[in-house]
Amino acid sequence: MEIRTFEIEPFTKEPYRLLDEEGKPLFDFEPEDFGLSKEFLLRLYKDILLTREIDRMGWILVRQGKAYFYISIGGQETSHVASLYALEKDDLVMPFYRTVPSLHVRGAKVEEIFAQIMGRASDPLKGRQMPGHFGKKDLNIFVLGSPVGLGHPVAMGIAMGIKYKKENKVIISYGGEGSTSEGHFHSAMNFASVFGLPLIIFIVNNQYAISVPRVKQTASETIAIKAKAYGAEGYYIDGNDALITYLVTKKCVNEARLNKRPFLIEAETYRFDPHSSADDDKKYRSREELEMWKRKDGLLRLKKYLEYLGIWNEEKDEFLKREIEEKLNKIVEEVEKIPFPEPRDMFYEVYVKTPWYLEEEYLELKKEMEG
Ligand SMILES: Cc1ncc(C[n+]2csc(CCOP(=O)(O)OP(=O)(O)O)c2C)c(N)n1
Repeated sequence: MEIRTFEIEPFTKEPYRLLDEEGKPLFDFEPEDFGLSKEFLLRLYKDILLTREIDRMGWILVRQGKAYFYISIGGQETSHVASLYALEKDDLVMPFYRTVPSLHVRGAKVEEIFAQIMGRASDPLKGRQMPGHFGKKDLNIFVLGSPVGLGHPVAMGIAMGIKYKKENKVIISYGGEGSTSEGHFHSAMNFASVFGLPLIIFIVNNQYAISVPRVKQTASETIAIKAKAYGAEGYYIDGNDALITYLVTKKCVNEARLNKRPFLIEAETYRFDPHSSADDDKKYRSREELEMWKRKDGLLRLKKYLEYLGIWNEEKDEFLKREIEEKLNKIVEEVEKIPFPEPRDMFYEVYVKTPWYLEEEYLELKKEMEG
């Protein structure tokens, strides 16, 4: 679909994109026409690459027995990274498990991300959550609850708080397309529209909810169209196109901030690896389909576009990859030296004031450990 100006329509049947699968512009434009500098695109690419390498390391750690479980972002990094770039510093993020390796974009240290994956004491959550459930208060990153879709109504409540306090912020809530089949999603969309709240629900449609393909998940034409029923706008975009992902999210973020109303974004993409380290995707999807999507990879597409712009080449790419690899190896080595959290950490800092029954449980455990 062509966009000559940045006037886009909600509820399209085809996803918006600016680059084709080869990373070539679909029509004659310069990134500057959309307010995108070349430096910005390079930064974006480097962060998507870093996210992919963090993800690769996540799988290695499971194979080495240094992490017991991993949920990946591989293949859909572009959607997460480019949309996170559309936020301002004070905006809030409700991530979901796949967002975690990309949260360095919001200021999470790569060391903290690995400490969370490996359950070390330096994990901001001190090992209290399973891998993929990262949060950090000072970075405005909330901690995800495990039930699918639960983040959406929680984010809606936070958006209500933003409006009540007349703050100039928005919250973005991430989820997979499977989360839109849960009641949580519908309550969040309904109340956010009725009360006019600055909420962006960003759906990363990677085609499957574990083994359930999107077509068995919902009969609606697109996920984005679901916003219509709630009086909100829904945009359908190619989530492997970093440019359109950033621009459309930015537009929604700006409007949500200004006019206090919610938006739904559906970013179409694909996950390359099994749902988690406990899944076997060969049982429910073909290798041909996987290969077809690998050719549409957002990282590769942006790389080719940067090459087309004459600001990147294979040599620079190889150098950067090696640099990242060395950096990540060092980080993992350091994180491995950090001890596991204390058993005490299971009971404290869960509530603002630790309830008596958790104190009692802890004292019981302590006695047992000492005895
Ligand atoms: C209410 C609920 N049902 C089932 C599960 C198990 N579960 C965890 S992730 C997942 C799939 C979610 O799919 P989707 O929202 O499309 O996100 P994706 O993992 O594909 O990125 C399921 C069914 C759960 N955590 N919560």
